[in-house]
Amino acid sequence: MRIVTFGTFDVFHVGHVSILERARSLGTELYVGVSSDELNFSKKDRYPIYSEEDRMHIVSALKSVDFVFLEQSLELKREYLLQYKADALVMGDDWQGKFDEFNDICKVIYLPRTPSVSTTEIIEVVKHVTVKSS
Ligand code: C2G
Repeated sequence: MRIVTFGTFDVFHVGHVSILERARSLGTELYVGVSSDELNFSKKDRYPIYSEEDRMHIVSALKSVDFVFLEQSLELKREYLLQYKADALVMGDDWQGKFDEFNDICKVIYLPRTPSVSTTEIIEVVKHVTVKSS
C-alpha cells in the first residue's frame, strides 16, 4: 500500500520525522511531495530557510521515505495523487477535513501533530538568541 504525504519540511525537526514515520507505518511505501520555494512564497510571503533542493535531500535521506517529488502547486494535489498512484493520503491534523475531496481516489488520513514544536517557533527562538561575547 502506497502512502503519499505533502509538506514543506523547512528547518527539519522531530515533528517532521514523527509524521513521516507514522505515515510510513500505515503502508508499505511512502512518497513525499516537498513543496517548492515558489509555492511557499505564494502562500506565506517568504521563502523557506532551506532551499527546495536541500529540503528534498534531507527528506529523501530518511529510512521511512521511499521517494520524493516536488509539489509545485496546491491545486495539483489530485494530479499528484493519481500520478503517483496513492492508496492513501496522510496529513497532519492541522489540515483536518481539508483534503476530504480526495476520498474518491484514495483513503484520506489525518494524524495528530507533534505538540510544542514548529518551524515558525524555531525561527523565532533563533532570531532572539543573544550571543554572549567573551
Ligand atoms: N507536522 C507535525 N507536527 C508538527 C509540525 C508539523 O505532525 N509539530 C506535520 C504537518 O502536520 C504536516 C507535515 O508535518 O503534515 C509537514 O509540515 P509543514 O512542513 O508545516 O508542511 P505544510 O506547510 O503544512 O504543507 O500541501 C501542503 C503543503 O505542502 C504545505
